[in-house]
Amino acid sequence: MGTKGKVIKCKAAIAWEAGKPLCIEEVEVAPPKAHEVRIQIIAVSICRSDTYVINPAFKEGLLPVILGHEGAGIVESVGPGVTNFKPGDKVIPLYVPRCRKCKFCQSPLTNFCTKFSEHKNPLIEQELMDDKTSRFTCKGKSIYHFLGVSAFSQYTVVKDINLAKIDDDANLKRVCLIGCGFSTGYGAAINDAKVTPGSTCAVFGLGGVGLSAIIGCKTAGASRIIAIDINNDKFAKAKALGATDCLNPKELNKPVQDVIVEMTNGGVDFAIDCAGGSEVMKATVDCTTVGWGSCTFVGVNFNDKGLTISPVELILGRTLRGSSFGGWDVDTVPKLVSDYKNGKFNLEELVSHTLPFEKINEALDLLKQGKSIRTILIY
Ligand code: PAD
Ligand code: ZN
Repeated sequence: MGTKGKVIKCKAAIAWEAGKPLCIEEVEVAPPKAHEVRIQIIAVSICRSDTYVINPAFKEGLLPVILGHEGAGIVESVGPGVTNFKPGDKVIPLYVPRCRKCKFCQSPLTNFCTKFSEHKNPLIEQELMDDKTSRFTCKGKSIYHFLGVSAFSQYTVVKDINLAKIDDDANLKRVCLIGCGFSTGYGAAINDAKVTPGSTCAVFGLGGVGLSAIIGCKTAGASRIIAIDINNDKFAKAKALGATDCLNPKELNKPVQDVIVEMTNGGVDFAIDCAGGSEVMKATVDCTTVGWGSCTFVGVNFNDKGLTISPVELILGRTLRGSSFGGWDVDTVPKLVSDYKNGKFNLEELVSHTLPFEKINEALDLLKQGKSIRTILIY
């Protein structure tokens, strides 16, 4: 009875070619092998990082691929050796693995794991399972996994070290956002920047990630949160979530960092870049105060040369750090889900649209055009 041990045929969105819409296809999803889990994805949303891989300017993309790394679902079956999960468990697949053996997993200083470091470019990590094969086939072709998650398929197979078990009563149509966007921004503020009560903050880029960083700054007790975006339509949500000031660099007659320095009597305590690109990176550094200014980089602009920095900008006491998935991992994500249920933060403001999964290309367009924050796609 049931599907255990059998190939499942289901719908998935396949990226066959860069620069082309995703194609909704019937895919075959093989049963999970050792230490793998097959999941039915119930809801998924789209993060800016999904769009990079199918951008024709991104030369390293591995195609065809099933993208999606912000999903939540239910365990359908488990492979040999899986002890922590059983069919029916609610789960969030994470692109951040936790092997528990490497020097990073054994350190409290990072959520990084050596299982996430086979390639130089994180966007092509975990493209196959450990036996170097894929569990997805479509029209006789093997399809790459994406970041070990591939949530743009109704069923997906992930390693047990990439899976967080969450509360049975979790609302999957909301907590899918904990799979990337929310956790990334919120954690960048509270885990990585370690925003302090009464501090001043600047957040660049007000997408799902940046707005979540604002939630983090607010939760940490920041007294002033300056929100920066080149799209004025993002400001209403930023204010609703706790931003005290909103700036559009395109509407200023001097660099935004100069305006922030003037507004804050010498610069903010914490700045978080959730947009990416050398210009924003530079503004992130320059808008912080000398002495103790803390700069946290989250945004990625894959086609950009990044930041050039002189020691003078650092020796007066600024610190720079990067942040990946907000410092969370499979062990800490379940607590985030409980915190959401207990009203510690609200995910509602991040959901701008809800669409059936078949409308995934519409959802991608909304994100690219800056018209959405997060679109929840329901299978
Ligand atoms: P998004 O496209 O929804 O939001 C980006 C926002 O930045 C938009 O509102 C833009 O208008 C705004 N923006 C663009 N250029 C500028 C500029 N020059 N100045 C100010 N604002 C600007 O993306 P998102 O929220 O899904 O993701 C944000 C970034 O974070 C993106 O680069 C993504 O790849 C990265 C990311 N990083 C991690 C990580 O772990 N480090 C995880 C997830 C996403
Ligand atoms: Zn993401």
